[in-house]
Amino acid sequence: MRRLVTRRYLAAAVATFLVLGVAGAQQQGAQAQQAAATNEAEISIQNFHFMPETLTVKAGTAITWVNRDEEPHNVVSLERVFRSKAIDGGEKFTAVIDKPGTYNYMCAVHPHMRGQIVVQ
Ligand SMILES: [Cu+2]
Repeated sequence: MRRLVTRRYLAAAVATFLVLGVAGAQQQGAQAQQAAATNEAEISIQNFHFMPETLTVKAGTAITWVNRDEEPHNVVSLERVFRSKAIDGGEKFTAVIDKPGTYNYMCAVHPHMRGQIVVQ
């Protein structure tokens, strides 16, 4: 009996936390939208790393990878959602993902280079 009450209390606390957390995230999203009329995000390819390694965006955001290395890289979605040709140093590649989810990608030239995009 005592255990049940504790669990219920915990469930209520977690629910409250989740509701507050979601409301906070929505508010942040609204502010971000005011700052930039169009949804664009950039991933830098630098020193054989994707930066940021994990990027969270809203669905429909134009995501642009900019290669700041001298060497060519590419970006290949492991879920086969996008695939660039070789991106030379100073060049860019843009992809738009409309469906929410978590997308992993890599540089096929340097398979240790990994990145992740979370589309909300
Ligand atoms: Cu590479």
